[in-house]
Amino acid sequence: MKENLIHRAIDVLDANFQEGGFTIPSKGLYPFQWKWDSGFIAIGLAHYNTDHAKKEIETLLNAQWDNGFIPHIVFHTDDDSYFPGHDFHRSDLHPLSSKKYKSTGMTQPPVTGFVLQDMLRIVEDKEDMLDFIKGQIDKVYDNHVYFYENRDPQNEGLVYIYHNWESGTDNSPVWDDIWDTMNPPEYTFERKDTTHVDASERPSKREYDHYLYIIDIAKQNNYDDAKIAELSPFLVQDPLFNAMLIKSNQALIELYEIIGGNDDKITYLKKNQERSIAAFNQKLWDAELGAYVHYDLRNNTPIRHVSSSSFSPLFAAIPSKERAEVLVNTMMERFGGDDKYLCASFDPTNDRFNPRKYWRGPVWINMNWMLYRGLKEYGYTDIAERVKNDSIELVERDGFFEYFDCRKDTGDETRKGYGGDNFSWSAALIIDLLK
Ligand code: 9YW
Repeated sequence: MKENLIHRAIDVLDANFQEGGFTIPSKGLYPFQWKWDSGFIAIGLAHYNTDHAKKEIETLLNAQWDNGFIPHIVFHTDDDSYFPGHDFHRSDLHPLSSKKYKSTGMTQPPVTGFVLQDMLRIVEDKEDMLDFIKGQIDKVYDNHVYFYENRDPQNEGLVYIYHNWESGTDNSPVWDDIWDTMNPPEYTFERKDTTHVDASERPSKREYDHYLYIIDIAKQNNYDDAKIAELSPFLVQDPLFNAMLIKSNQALIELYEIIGGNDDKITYLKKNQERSIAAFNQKLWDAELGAYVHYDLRNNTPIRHVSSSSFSPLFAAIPSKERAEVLVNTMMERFGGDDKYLCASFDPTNDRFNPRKYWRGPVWINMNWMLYRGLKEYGYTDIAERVKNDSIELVERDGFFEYFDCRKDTGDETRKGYGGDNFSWSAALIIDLLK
C-alpha cells in the first residue's frame, strides 16, 4: 500500500517535470513554475531524484531579480492555458527584473531557505548536497534581505504582502474583509481556470476583478515596493508568509553555520529573527480567539478569523509552549471534530466556511505537512499522527488532487478531490510523509 502510493506519487512528479528544468504544479491548470510549489516539489524529488531536486531550485533561483526578489510565477513558456499570463503581469516594468525570464511582479511565501535544509536532511550524499547549497544559499539570503529592506515600511520585523496571490491562499475568506473596503472596476477577460476545474471550486469573477485591480495599481507604479506600500489597497501582514520567512531564516542561519564563515550574514539573520519572532507574537496573536491572525496594514486593523495559516507558526517554532497549547486547543475545538479530516483551510465554525471551495475550507496537503512537523516538534505526537494519516487517507482514496473536502461524509459515494488532478506538491509531500 505504502510503496504503491509512493510509486504513484513519483509518476505524478515525473510526468509534471519539464524539459526546462522545473515542475509544473498541474497540467493545464498551472503550466508554469510557481515559487512555493517548487520548494515543496524539491522536497519530494530529493527522496528519489537528487538531480531533479537541485535543478528545480536552481531554475527558480535563476529567475531572481537584481534586487533579490523572487517572483511567484516564472513563465518559462508561452502556454496560453493560464490567465493572467506574462502579458498581463509585465515584470519588465520593474527596472531590476530578470532580463532572461518573464514573470509576475509579485512573490509567494519564502519557503526556499527551509527547503534547502530539508533537501540536506533527505539525501544520502550530504557532501554533494552541501556543495549545491553553497552555490545557491546566497541567493536565498539576498531574497530575505530584499524582504526586510523593502517589505517592512514601519521597520517592525514583519513583512507585508500586497496581493492575495502572494499569500498562497488565494481566495481565503480572510480577504473578504479587504474586498469590502474596495470597489474595483468590472474587468472583461477570459478565465482559463474554470475551463480546467468546476467553477464551484474556484474564486468568483468579482474576486478576480479585485485580483486584477491590485496588479494594475502595482503596474502603474512599475512594481516599486515603496509606492506599493503607499498605495496598494491590499497590504497585509500574513502569519503564514511571515512564519515561512522565520522558518527559512532559521534554516539559513543553521546552514551558514555548517558551511562556516559568513559571520556578517549570520549576524544579520539572527538580529532580524529575534525582532520578527517578538513582533509576530506581539502583533499577530489574538488572545480572544486563541490564534494568530492576519493584520490589515492598509486599514490598520487585525482580520479576526482563524484559518490554517493561523497554525503555521508551530512549524516555525514561534509560539511559547504555553501559547502553543492554546493554539492547538483552538484548532481541535474548531477544526478537529470526529466528522472531519484535519485540517480545514478555514474555520468550519465560521459562516464563510465552504468545504468545496479552494482556500475557503478544503484540506491542503502542504498546510498539513507543515502542521504535522510543527505539532511533532511541540510534542503533540497523537494529533500530528492524525494529521499525517488523514493526509494519506485523503490522497489514497480521493487521488493526488489539489485540495480535499474536510468532511468525512460528503454524501457522495464517488467522491474525489477538488481542483487540479495529478497535483505536484500533493505527490511530493506525501512521499516525504511516507518515507
Ligand atoms: C492561481 C500553484 C498555485 C499555488 C497557490 C494556489 C494556486 C494559482 O495554485 O494559485 O492561479 O490561483 O492557491 O498557492 O501556488 O499550485
